[in-house]
Amino acid sequence: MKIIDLRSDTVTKPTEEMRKAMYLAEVGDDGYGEDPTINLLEKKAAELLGKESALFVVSGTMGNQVALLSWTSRGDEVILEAESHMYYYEAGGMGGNAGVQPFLIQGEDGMMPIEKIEKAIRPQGRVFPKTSLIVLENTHNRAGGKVLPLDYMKEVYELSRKYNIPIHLDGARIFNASIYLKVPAKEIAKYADSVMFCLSKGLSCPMGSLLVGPSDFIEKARKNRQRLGGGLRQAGVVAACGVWALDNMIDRLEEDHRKAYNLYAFLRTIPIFDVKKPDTNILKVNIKNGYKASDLIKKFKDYGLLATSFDEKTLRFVTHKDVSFDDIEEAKNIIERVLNLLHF
Ligand code: TLP
Repeated sequence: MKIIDLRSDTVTKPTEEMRKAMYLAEVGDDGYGEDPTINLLEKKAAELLGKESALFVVSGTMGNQVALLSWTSRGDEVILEAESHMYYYEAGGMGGNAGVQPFLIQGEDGMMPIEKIEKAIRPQGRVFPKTSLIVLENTHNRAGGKVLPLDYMKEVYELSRKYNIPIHLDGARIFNASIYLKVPAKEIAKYADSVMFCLSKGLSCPMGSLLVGPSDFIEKARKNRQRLGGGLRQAGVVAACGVWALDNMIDRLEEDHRKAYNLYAFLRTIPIFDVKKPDTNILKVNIKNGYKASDLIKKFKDYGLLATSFDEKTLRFVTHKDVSFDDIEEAKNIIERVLNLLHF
């Protein structure tokens, strides 16, 4: 049975050309700064995002955690959106690794209200934690791949300058945001002090993320990566895939957005679903009747369609390179078949 995998863009596999680039990669020991391909990838990443320096890390989670460790001290407080990846899906790393506490603000489409951010910033004084970081996420995963608009990012940035607090951007899918906004990624990144972006999502690399920011911050981050056991050796083998992806795989993300919109146009006609119009490649589908997401996911799987959920009332479908427009048509057929079986 053919499987249509809409669980995540993390399931994408490298193309033949990417595999060839990996095979041919020049490598060296990154512990000595001698892997030319990693050095090239870090240089390219910094340039693309308009920052001084970059650090290759094994995953998006590691990039976020290293950023946290590099901007904060134990006992500090970090302002972030209540459903942000860093809070929701990083196995408690904020407390466990950095020893910081979150100040959570519920956002709308991933955007924390500016006045609530300002109110959350702690005054100075013996009894208060220090607010040492604001975290944004663009695109915002649990908001359904929503793009934070540039004027919103600018407002948060201006507020952060007023209080002298750095901003870390979880830009796991920053290139999806840049395609949607029709601006280079550096136009988004300029409203953050550090940015993490992933090679292993829509860009289809087997692993790897980049943390970019000022040189002194990246120097600290390199040490913190070491502390987490993320020091690399001849990882130019995987960095080569990243170099290829940054040169060749960004523009094609627009196609993933069209696939998501195509599926959205179908799902919105189904009465039991309430679907958020996607900006990018993630669909957030609320189930209006009593059906549980886990039951629907099980039924879809019987017919070869894989999906995930945000919770028991909300399905998630993610489009990517390895599902074609034909696969999207087939996914629609499967959804229709399952719902007919369940008498909708
Ligand atoms: N997201 C994964 C899961 O962890 C949920 C996915 O399938 O979407 N930031 C954001 C916004 C992310 O969506 C992810 C991965 C990460 C960070 C972490 O990246 P990895 O998986 O490389 O650690």
